[in-house]
Amino acid sequence: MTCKKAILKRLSDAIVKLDIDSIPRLCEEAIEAGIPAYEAVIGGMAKGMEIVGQKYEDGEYYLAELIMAGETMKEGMSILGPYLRGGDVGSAGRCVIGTVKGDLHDIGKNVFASLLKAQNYDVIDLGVDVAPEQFIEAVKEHEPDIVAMSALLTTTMGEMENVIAELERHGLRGGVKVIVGGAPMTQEFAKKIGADAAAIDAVKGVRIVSQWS
Ligand code: B1M
Repeated sequence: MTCKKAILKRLSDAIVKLDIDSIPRLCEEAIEAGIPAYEAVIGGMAKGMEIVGQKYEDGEYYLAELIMAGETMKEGMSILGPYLRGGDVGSAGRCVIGTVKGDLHDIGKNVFASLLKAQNYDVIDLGVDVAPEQFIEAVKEHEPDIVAMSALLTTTMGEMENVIAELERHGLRGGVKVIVGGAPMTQEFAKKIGADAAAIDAVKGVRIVSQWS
């Protein structure tokens, strides 16, 4: 196994083992080995999260392990996050982002937001469990180019449609591009609810948004 593959595997394993003590050192090792931060996040820690999700589905892990896995990944993000940032060369555009109402998953949303910041976007992060009216208020206040919504639960995806309907009702839809993201997203779903794009992967999402500028 190459050094890079081995480090990514160790990052993934640390997430699966919920090893919050080792993750900062492993993240630093990845940076020192010249692995781009986004690869350490997506090809390393996020792979571990997929395994954690599978173990949860199989009844091997419970909610406590999901929570601990989330905390472990956040610990890793605190090391890798600064390496995802870009230089100060002016804003490529403004984006209002949030995880939709009823949904508390924010790790993927934070990865997407960090990658956007790395592309010099001005990002206004509304956090998790964001109601349609909060999106509307933020769009009125910050006049973004992009509204980005994240959902990890099939039961909360429908909230995205509510946000788009509210943007239309307030006459704001024409002024923004809308991207929806998260593991359960599909292009068909995006089309059906009137979004401009869907992304199941943060890197692809940022690529789509960059083409809009
Ligand atoms: Co939850 N959870 N969870 N969970 N959780 C999932 C999503 C699940 C798939 C696990 C499983 O059963 N296999 C399942 C959803 C099933 C479904 O709806 N089909 C699930 C469930 C059921 C639940 C609860 C209902 C459990 C319960 O209470 N019984 C509960 C719901 C709480 C709520 O939201 N109301 C719950 C709670 C939690 C925790 C709070 C404990 C914790 C979240 C901690 C946190 O986010 N701060 C948690 C975790 C950690 C997970 C898993 C294990 C990992 C998610 C994660 O952070 N992955 C997850 C299993 C899995 O994903 N396989 C699971 C790493 C992250 C980098 O990936 O978030 O997918 P992800 O983001 C990706 C892409 O999706 C994309 O880019 C990222 C990187 O490429 N992306 C975007 C995300 N947002 C984007 C936005 C974009 C573009 C791309 O543009 C706007």
